[in-house]
Amino acid sequence: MLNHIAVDIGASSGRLVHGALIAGQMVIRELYRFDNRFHRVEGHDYWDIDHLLEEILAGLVLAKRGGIGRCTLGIDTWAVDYVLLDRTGKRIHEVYAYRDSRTNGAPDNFHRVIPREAVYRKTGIQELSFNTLYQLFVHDPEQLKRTDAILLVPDYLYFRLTGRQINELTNASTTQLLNLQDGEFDPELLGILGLDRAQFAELTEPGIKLGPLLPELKEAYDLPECELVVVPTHDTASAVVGVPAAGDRPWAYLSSGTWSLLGAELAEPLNTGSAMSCNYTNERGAYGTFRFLKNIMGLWMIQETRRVSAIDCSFAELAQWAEEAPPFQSLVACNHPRFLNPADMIEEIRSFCRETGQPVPATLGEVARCIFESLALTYRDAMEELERLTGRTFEVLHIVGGGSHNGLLNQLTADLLGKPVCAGPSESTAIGNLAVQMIACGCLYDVRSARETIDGSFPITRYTPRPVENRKQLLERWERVKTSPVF
Ligand code: LFR
Repeated sequence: MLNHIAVDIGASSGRLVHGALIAGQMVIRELYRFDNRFHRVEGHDYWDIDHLLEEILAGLVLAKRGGIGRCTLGIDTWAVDYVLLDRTGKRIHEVYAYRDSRTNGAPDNFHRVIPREAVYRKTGIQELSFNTLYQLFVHDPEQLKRTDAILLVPDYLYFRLTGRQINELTNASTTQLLNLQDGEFDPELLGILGLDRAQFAELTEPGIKLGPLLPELKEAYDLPECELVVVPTHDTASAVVGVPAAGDRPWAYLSSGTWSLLGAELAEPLNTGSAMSCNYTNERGAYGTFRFLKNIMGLWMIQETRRVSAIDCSFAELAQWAEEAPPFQSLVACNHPRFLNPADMIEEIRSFCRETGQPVPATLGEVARCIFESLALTYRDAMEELERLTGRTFEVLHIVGGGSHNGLLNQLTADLLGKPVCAGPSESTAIGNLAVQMIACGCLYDVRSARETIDGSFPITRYTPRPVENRKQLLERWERVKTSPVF
């Protein structure tokens, strides 16, 4: 039996997950979990990247103590954030967190130089103020000049572990700097940023073996013999590999975590004007695919509600209180930029409701219910756009990721979409990461057989759509909420 370890780091926590194939089934076990969050220093939000590296090493030490002497290892994290390195491989700056407000208004300024349509035609990437393109646009130009290598966060972690510099493709596509024609960094966009192709590393497709851990790390820590495999280092790309889609039924996915990413896997990009106006993106997926999807604010709204709440509670309690709250009292336009990083999410939701003339949610249960219902309505809109833009009908929505545990949200989604929902696995990101390692080692044949194996290995809950009371009036109200003038 071969051992594989997925390092999967999200915005609020990281974990090391062991995976193996046993009698044709994928079996996973969490080895180690640690916290992650960004920190505010002098008005800016930063990740503590050295802490992440230390936690990976701590997890590997535990793995060895637990009897894993030899393994492959793959790393995924969130996207877009980057590290600038000098010629000696040292960091030139602390790593900005993408929610930092320095990119507010940056897209408008950037598109005075080159129109948004031109950039979308080139890259097919949705406009999010925090895309690497806009972050680099507002980055200190002096530092950019001194930069020898620009790596995204997981690329940097691979570099610290192996000494090798790559720009992994699925994550590199989220920079909004790759041209869809040739898959390379676009010279015109680089030129506007004052950057040169040589400042990036080699674009590398997931699925290859990168090499062993650096000998000095092995000496300093008691680590297993590790071979690093390049997995889809963008967590969402790994999550899509981990979708348990078996058979030929057309399926869409919703990767539900800090963000909700709803979309479909396509063989070709779709960078039309209508895809742009719906803000759909064409991120690269594993094995030559495109992730045609849309970012929806996601469970970040619940995470922040819990963080700022005066009442100490678990996510399960929040979900339970939401179940008990009366349905469809107030709705919020989740994708409004005001919800990206407010100081107090609960207050922001209440102000939105007040400004739009809706009942103001009082209890935590009411706030949580408002979030879940608004998310489900946003999923409905996104699915409608997805079917219109692709000209396809999707027979099922797979909800994967931590959010797939949320029964209320799953059922609301099935009801509002009028489609069956298959929920699980919740660890799809680590599972997808592991599946690519298993394919690279020849233990699984390809992504199709990986998905069949995943389908046969993890419990999946099916939700059948139920009729929504006063559906028409609800959708009219929703339309009014989304189009009301708020700031
Ligand atoms: C999800 C995710 C999204 C990306 C956002 C920011 O964790 O990776 O796909 O748009 O975080 O990086």
